[in-house]
Amino acid sequence: MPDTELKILTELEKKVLWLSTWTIHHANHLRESGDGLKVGGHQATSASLATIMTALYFSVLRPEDRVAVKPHASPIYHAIQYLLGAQTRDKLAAFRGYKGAQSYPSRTKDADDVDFSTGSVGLGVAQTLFASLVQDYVRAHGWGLDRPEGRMIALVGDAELDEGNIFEAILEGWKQGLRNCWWIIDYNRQSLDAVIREGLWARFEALFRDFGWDVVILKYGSLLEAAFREPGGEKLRQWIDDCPNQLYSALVFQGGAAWRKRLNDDIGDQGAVTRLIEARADAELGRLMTNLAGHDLPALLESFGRIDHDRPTCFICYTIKGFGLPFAGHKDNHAGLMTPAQMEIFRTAMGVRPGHEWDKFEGLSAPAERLQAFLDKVPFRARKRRRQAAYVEVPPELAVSIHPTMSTQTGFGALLNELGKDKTALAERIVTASPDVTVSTNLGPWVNRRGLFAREAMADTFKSERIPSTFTWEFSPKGQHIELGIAEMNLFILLSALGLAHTINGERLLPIGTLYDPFIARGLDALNYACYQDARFILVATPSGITLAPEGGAHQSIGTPLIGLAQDGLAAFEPAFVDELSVILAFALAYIQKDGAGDASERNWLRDETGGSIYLRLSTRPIEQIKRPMSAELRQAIIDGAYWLRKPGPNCQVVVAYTGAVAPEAIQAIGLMAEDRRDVGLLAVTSADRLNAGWTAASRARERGLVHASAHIERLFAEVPSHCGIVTVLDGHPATLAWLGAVRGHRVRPLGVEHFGQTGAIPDLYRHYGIDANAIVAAAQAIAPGRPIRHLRAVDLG
Ligand SMILES: Cc1ncc(C[n+]2csc(CCOP(=O)(O)OP(=O)(O)O)c2C)c(N)n1
Ligand SMILES: [Mg+2]
Repeated sequence: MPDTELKILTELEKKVLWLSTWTIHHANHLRESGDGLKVGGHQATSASLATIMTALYFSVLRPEDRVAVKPHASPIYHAIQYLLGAQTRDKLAAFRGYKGAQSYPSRTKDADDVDFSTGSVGLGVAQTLFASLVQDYVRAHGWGLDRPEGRMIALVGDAELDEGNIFEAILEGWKQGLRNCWWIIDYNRQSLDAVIREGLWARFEALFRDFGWDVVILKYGSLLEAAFREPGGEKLRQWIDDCPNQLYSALVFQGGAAWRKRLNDDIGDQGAVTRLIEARADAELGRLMTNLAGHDLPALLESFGRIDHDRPTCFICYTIKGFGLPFAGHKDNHAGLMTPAQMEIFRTAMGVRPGHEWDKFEGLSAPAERLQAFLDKVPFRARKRRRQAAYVEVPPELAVSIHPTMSTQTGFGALLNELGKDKTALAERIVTASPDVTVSTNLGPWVNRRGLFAREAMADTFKSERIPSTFTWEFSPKGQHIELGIAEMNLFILLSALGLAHTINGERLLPIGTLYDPFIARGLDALNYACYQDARFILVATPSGITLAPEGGAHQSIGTPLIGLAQDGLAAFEPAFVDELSVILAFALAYIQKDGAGDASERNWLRDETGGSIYLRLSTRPIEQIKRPMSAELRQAIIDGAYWLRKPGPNCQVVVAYTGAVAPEAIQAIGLMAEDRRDVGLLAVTSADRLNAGWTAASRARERGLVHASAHIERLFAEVPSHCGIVTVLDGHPATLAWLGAVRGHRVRPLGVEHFGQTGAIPDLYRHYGIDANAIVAAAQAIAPGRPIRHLRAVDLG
């Protein structure tokens, strides 16, 4: 690199540090924040990456590269984008405020084209690994070959590597032949609370090497390397190598005089090395001793530039937390903020005049035109903003042959099997994934048709040996199923990566992931993360609830319907019948492609134009199917969340509202009550989530003056007399449907499952947990008084 370019980069590094530090200072000390509280902002943890990010964004990155930036380096990211003209001064000035630049880089909330959101540490790191796999998947299918391959890069905190999901991802990456992935570890030897363990770098090095990664250790900067070549230099190197992290950090904080004292105490009076130390004044000695490679532009540029292969690469970059700031190295500096007095000193050192804090080139020595000309030519700047992929047409219903008795899980397998038969654009864009439960979640027939994905073909030995087997396990670059190891976290992060292919790779994928419902909890944070960054996918969770009875009590899920209700960006459905599932799956395949611009408005209550991801809670319980034509009206009601399976009459005393696998119990209970309670109604709830969302949105709209707003559930309940009681029932937490009583003020007795763990046959467990027909009838009797219901048996409390 020519010297002039290096000079400009050095100036930009200084500017990035200034702007990011100033942004945080401004947010905390200068902006009026409503409640007068400091908003925080982590000047130290941010500064740690200033040099590395300067090297990357202004020189190393190519337009096709994608980066997950460590959450607390957000101000650095925004400052860089500001210099590149992609971020506004107003957003910077509103950092951490309402509609300002986000505390942690956010794909959805930030305006400056964040590649991957970060915040929950560990997840963004793994996301880059899966994004690389997705890039390979897309290209192996012959898409996007006119664009160059990008590197997926994560800027990783050293303590971030404590997160287990990273290791799960590394193992999966090794299995899948990971390429084009760089992880740059900000090895500042500090976490949030303290200084980290000695020698961690050696564990990292061994681990990454074991999994086939190239490991590059960047420890000393060019000043130190030059000093090591002086007489006595080797002694100095030895001293630093042996210096415990805590002591090094403390000396960084204390500065030049402290370095001198300590060095003299430890290795003084030894001739050459003493002269080496004494030849430098305090400030110079301080600069030398803190000259780690992570803050040395030439060292970084050289190391990044030397990578000439596509193997995954881990850079362990020694850095100092808070480098260049007064609390550098202090163990308490994680959320450190400079005082106004310290800021004044820093301002002077940076050559920034009061009132010129946001000026792009203030305090730099190169002429503004030269700097701007350089910025205009930065390779990364040539990147296009997000791509949008074409919409893949989906029919309103999907073909499936429905057997008289069938479970929703079998129905799901049959639907995908049908989809897999045809060479349609829809089928081509579907990609399935499962963490070692492909067969047991009924994806087997689909996989038999479409094959497993791997960059290199691998035959099924059982097949070539002619050993009979139900499933063909053949891998090829054209395969459409990604088989993962058991780690559910990986499934969610993979879905997150697949679900962004339309904007990152410019190619539409329709990802469907399957797992057992209880294990959603294992990957819940990753699921939340995927939704937060607006990845689009369908999650099929099966089996679920206590209905999976014989599978074992440990696997029963109770809380997942509430997750479905509460998780933002995820529309949850729990159908009972396969014709409902067919409608819902068709809706889902379209919904995950919707991108109606702007915020969800009141006119778009269920976000049908905005779109999102989908969660289907399915069951292995075979239930008797209803033979019926599918009308447009019924289809819409299934999508909106509920329909009358039996419409209540004008004198109705009881309504039973059920969701999912307990449909037969609800139907049976209605039959038992019909003689003794007038006009009983039966409400089939296909989506408590969407039903609830519609109601909340309509209520809010009315409160804001849209007097005629009404929700689907309000219309359904409009003619249910006010004295009528509602019994709700599902195989999940009763709170899921309990809110139905608040819609029009009906009395509700919510049935469901609050405890779990008992194994047994379904009738035993439904009786045990009180969600069988008898329990429904007993609940109805309790809230809709009248003569005793004849078919009510004494409730077995066993
Ligand atoms: C899952 C999760 N747990 C905890 C936190 C809170 N947290 C934010 S940063 C941090 C420490 C990070 O240390 P390191 O990765 O070394 O980054 P540094 O600040 O040193 O650059 C913690 C515990 C979080 N953001 N996410
Ligand atoms: Mg750290």
